[in-house]
Amino acid sequence: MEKSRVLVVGGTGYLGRRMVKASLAQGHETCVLMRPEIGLDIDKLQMLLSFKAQGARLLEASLDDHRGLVAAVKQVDVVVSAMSGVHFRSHNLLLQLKLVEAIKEAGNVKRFLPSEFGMDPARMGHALEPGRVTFDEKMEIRKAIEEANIGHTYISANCFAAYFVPNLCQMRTLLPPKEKVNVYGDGNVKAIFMDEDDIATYTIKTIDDPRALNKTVYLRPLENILSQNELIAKWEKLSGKALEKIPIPSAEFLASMEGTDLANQVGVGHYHHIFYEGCLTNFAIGDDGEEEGSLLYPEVQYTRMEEYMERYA
Ligand code: NDP
Ligand code: GEC
Repeated sequence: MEKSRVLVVGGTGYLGRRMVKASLAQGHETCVLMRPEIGLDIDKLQMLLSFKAQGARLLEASLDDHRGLVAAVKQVDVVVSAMSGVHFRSHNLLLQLKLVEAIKEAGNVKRFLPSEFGMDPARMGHALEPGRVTFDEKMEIRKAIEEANIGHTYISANCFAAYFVPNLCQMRTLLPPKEKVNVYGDGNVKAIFMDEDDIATYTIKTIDDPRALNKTVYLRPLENILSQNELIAKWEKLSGKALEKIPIPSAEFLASMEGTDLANQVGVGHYHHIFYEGCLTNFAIGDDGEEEGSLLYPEVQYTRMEEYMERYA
């Protein structure tokens, strides 16, 4: 079978740059959207040029330029979006409606992967304010995709390791705690942690796979299903130093939202769903025809979290 031609939108972003790399590595003809809005962002431009040097084609269009966008998507079979959805970055998920419009008009795109890559928004109908906006927006994009009858795959990638693992799930820092660590409740609720490069590898694997068409694919590899306590123990072993554990009751953690900025309020809500409620692991995969990435692609040697943490030691 011919390998699909891919367009990555949001290609210079944190996850998007990994999508470009994985698409090239898996032998796809790879295009990256180059937005004229980059202006004087010299780092973004240099990254785009490095993609070109690695074999990608740069397609220039603004998300506000419908005709340009249609022309771009006409050149590919699959569109992968990794638009920003994190509130302390540039959060712009609804701009994907423009992309859906262009894909609809072009009519040639076989598969669209919208920017999801976290908790499954379809399971977050009960999510707390104000963090629920992320899930509501992702559901709005899904609705537009499905109404336009566009082939799709939704990737639920659980926790990006860099945001959750080295900091042992502490908020407002990305570095390992030195002395003390806040533990959510009893610390035994299971979450799922993923190396970001692996997220991209699995994602690109799905794009030509009929088993993933019009489905949600969860990334839930067995050895990366871990509680916060298990993660802490791995780091203590690696660093050779025991940390003081400070249990935080659910209500106290939720109250920590009060009076803080929006990005932190969103984060507290997400962390509460993950670490108190267990929203990443409190359901079985497959009851509604969903798939699991490490079962679909057992050949992928996914990164275990002790190995991921080594670079921080
Ligand atoms: P980034 O914040 O790195 O942004 C990605 C890209 O979005 C940018 O590079 C840019 O594309 C594009 N973008 C941002 N603002 C605009 C704008 N105004 N107009 C057009 N394009 C814009 O994204 P992430 O990689 O952090 O997030 C990707 C996805 O992953 C999101 O859906 C997010 O919710 C999810 N996520 C999940 C996490 C988890 O733990 N599960 C953690 C973090 C994110 P360009 O390259 O064209 O400039
Ligand atoms: C696990 O699923 C998701 C996670 C998701 O579907 C969407 C967004 C996220 C999170 O990744 C990084 C952000 C965002 C929510 O909480 C994270 C965060 C980390 C927010 C505030 C912080 O202080 C923080 O510190 C590391």
